Amino acid sequence: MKLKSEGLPRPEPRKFDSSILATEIVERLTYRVGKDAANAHKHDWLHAVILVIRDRIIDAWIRTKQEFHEDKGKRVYYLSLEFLIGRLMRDAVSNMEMLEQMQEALGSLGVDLNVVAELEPDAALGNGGLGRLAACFMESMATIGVPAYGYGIRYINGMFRQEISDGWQVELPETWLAHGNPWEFERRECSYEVGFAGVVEAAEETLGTPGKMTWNPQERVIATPYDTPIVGWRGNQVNTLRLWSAQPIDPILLDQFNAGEHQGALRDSNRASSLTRVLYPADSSVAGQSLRLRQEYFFTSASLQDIVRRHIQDFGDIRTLHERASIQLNDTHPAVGVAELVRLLVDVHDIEFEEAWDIARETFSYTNHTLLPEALESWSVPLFERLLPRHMQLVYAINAHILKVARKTKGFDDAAVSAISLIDEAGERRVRMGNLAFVGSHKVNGVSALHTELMKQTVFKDLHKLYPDRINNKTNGVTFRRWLMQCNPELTNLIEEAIGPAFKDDAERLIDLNKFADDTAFQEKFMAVKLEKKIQLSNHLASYCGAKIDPASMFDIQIKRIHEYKRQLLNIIHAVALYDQIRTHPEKDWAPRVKIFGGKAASSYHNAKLIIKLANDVARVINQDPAVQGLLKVVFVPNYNVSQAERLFPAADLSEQISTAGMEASGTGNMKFQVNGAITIGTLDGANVEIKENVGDDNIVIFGMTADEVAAKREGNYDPKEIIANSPELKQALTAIQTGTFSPDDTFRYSGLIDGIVEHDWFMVAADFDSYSLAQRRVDEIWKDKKLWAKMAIKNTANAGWFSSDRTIRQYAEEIWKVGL
Ligand code: T68
Repeated sequence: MKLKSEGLPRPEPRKFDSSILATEIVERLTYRVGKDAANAHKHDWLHAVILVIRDRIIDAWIRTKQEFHEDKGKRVYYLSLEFLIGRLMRDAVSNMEMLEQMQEALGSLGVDLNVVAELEPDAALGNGGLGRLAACFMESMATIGVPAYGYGIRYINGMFRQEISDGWQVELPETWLAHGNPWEFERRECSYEVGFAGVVEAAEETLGTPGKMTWNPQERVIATPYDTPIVGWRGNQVNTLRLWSAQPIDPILLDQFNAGEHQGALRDSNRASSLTRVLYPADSSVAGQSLRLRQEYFFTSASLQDIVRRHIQDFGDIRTLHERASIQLNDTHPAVGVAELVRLLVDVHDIEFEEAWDIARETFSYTNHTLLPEALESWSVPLFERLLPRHMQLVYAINAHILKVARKTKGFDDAAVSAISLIDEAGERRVRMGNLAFVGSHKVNGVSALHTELMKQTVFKDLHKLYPDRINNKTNGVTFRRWLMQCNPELTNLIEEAIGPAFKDDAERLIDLNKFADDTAFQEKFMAVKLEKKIQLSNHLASYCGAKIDPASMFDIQIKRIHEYKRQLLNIIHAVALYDQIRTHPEKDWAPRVKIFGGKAASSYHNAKLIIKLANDVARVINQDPAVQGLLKVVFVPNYNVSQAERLFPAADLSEQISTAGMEASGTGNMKFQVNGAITIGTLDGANVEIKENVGDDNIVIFGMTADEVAAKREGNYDPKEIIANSPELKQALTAIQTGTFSPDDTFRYSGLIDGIVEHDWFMVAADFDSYSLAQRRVDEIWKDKKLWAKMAIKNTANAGWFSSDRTIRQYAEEIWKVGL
């Protein structure tokens, strides 16, 4: 495939020498920030730097928009309720290839770029992997030249800030917009009305359902977009991330206000602004509140109205939408868009239902990110109907259409028909958003090979039977600009010294590093860079959270959302077991380790919060015990976010990817560790399976049951008590936790948590413990063989190229979106 950006002569990004940049910075500081250099604060300098780089980006942004317009090619629209973009300044400066000059320019003004960069708020408009994937995809789409727009919500309060108080997670609001956001541009002229509730009437010319209808919403809000430019590598293309904000139609009802009803006068205004106020902090579980459905419909409707308007403006005929637009649904959160597009086509553009349905299906595709039953979205029929009465009618019409097809298909009995129905009839009737997204899309993808197979066998088994060509795999990837080049310039330079710069444009060139894996001199340099990154992290953690860690120890890191299926508990239990072993056998040659944890728990997830407290309780006891000094430490890094991640991945020796097999759809942290030269200890779950294939069996430490074994064990009569009785190490650790060794102030704090393992062990912590512990011993052995460790680490970096999100995006572009062909 040839994307339009490839092979075409493009203007070289303009290079500016640092003295010109310095002049520009001072000019922006004076006239845009209103400060002179002598009185400028660090945040004023940051603002001035952003304005300088932003102006460069705007040139390329306008050029990109003109190209899209002239090109009249197909466009990609990525709809996502989350974009976890983090800080943008370094990304922008680096992708514009101006990092060195900018550093020099600021240096000449007596300012350190690294210091001011720390003041930029971290835009945390997402929970975890799903949101971060959307951010990596935006950058890769701009890099490889996909004409794309991201659509989402401009949350006032993104992900909460996590503080750890007495070991417990405390959630505080994060106000990333408090001091303005220089990266965004309000586009009032592209505002749309979005309605809720109300009544549906047959339109005059309607011949019968599913014909044209008139929906008179009871409530209306205005969606106003804010655009953020997303720069691709080398600044060649700048795409748009368009985030919607909700405004009331009447900010204040003046007659009510004047009559003294102050609260009532602001009711509409408050109702509208609450729509885009907060990000739901639930990861891998559903938030069943109506505000969530309102958020989903709000941003989806505004985005679709925008897409339809642009299409008509550029191409005239709405009937060709699917030829010119590809809309990717990032999980089911925007799945109501299937009904919304049919509504716009039928009710607003006078298209017959059947044709509208074909256009919608050819336009949409859907990415599934989880098989966990508690994360599969469904809405109660009464709630859905009250909020979106017209969409409810259309869901029924679509359902009738699908069920008719199924009934005619051989092998579809009543059970299979009810499994594919858009309405779940067991108990309270509910709209199944996964089924709606599936039937409303021409392609449905999973995010790793294993996950995609499991989709076919489990949640979408019957839909897969009906539409066998629809499910396909697109293994996730991460952008190497942020996750290697920006966060680890030291390693980037070393790689460039060894194999030249080609890997910066084509991550697969990293394979050229393989030939250095056995080279002693290179191994030493590679491990010297690792040590440097560990020293940097140690210094940071000392000031950030008071942790004192020895950079010579093995940095064993597990950073991700806290969830029982991700099994932070398995890791903590291993720490407790290791603690016991070291105390019992101090004479042994232990590999010194620091176990580092980071991650947030959903506010309402009791066990996840308890796991955070346990990690902190265990850390307190172990870190104070002189018997293990220098051999074992446990650190919980508060408020894990994109910016902390950028420090942690480069400093890791060991990457913990230990989810219960079959439960982690893919993982993307695993890839960020790998490219930075960490060795993975992991289960055969998600993309770990493909990491193993890429690095080879000798360069990864795999343990535990496979997904099939887990399923079989759950089916059979698994008795965790028996396992525990036969594992002295596990038994000791569980007993210590259960009897209050780490919680003398509240002996029974963890009895519920441990009972869960002893009684049913859904997440197979006990079942996998011995295998994990053995694998950790093997890690210790490898650690002691410095040459072997270095070789394995180099092989991990060398074979990470396939996990670039550029590869993933090329596959979406070729196999799903059909753009640039
Ligand atoms: C993650 N999912 C998967 N969900 O867990 C991970 N869910 O394996 C995968 O690598 C990643 O997606 C990218 O594909 C999530 O992050 C959520 O954040 C989420 C948010 C709201 C509701 C449900």
